[in-house]
Amino acid sequence: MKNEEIKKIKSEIQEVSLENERDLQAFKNTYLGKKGKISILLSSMKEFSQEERKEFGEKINALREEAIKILSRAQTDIEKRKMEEKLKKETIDITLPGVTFKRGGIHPITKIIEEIEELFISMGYDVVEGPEVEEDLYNFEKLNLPKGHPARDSQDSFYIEDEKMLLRTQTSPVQAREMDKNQEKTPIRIICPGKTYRRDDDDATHSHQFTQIEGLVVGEGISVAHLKGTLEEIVRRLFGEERTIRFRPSYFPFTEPSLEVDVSCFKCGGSGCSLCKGTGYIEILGSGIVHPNVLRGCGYDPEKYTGFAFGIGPERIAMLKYGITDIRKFYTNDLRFLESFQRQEGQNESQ
Ligand code: 2NL
Repeated sequence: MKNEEIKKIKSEIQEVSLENERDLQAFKNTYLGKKGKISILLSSMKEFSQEERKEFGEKINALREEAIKILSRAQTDIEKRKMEEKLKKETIDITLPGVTFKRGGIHPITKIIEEIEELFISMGYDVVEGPEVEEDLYNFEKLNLPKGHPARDSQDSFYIEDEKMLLRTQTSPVQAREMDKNQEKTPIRIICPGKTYRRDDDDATHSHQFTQIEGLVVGEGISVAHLKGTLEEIVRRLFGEERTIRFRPSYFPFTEPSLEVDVSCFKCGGSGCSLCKGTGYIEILGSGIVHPNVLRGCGYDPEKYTGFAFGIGPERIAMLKYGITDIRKFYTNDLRFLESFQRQEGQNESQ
């Protein structure tokens, strides 16, 4: 009787078709679960005699093993099939266009600054940086701008808390600090690029934040001849070998004499056009011979040492070079504007 039941269950489990998770669960419940057919068969052995127990025990156990084997084989098959279906569905179409992403680039002003830095480095200059929040002492006092001078009118500066600290209005304080540190020990040949701040209302030609590159050479016997030769070289490398420069007398409190430098127009070559407003020349930078008061204030004997200095406005150079008429374009982060410089440099290819 038991033999028949075992046989029956055996043929049942061999014929059952297991196609999915639900079939597996049902199989488990029907045969192997606590109330499953094989479990009931096993528990009914209590009523058997010793010999019967031995005979049927082995057979039932073998049946149980067989059921477990069928179950695990089916489980493996189902998982394999599932994975194959998934892989079929997820094949990659390599002919689809790739995902493009936007690449950042160097800001046009940074590019101009780096270009000018390279030129001066090649002439033996050091690039020096300093604080943007500056002491009145270095921003004004040591640069021959005593209290009450119109150029330090609080209208023009961002003072911080009291009148001792301010956002630097020029990068000259970096140079004053350098002279202070050096104290006549070695000749100085530096350029100081960086951000500067003035309390201006922003318009097409004014920005409350802008950049500057100032240069300073101090040593024995430095003259206007050195100033002229240096600036001529720089201007030619920036705007072309055919350029000539022209000096006009000017005024800066930290230099005497002070000289405004013009470059022959790089659009018309000097014959007169809309860019140079018919004059053939374009104003490019300010310069001069370091005022004795500045040298003295920074620890140099003006009887022994002389120097020249200059200040360049990278925004102005960029505007002239690229034909930009509104300085605010550099600071309002319109990507269409900024990206146009990347394309010029061929850096905008998508990946
Ligand atoms: C301009 C004019 C200038 C200087 C900056 C300077 C610095 C020291 C001593 C003397 Cl430490 N001078 N700087 C000199 C002449 C002109 O800038 O138009 N900048 C855009």
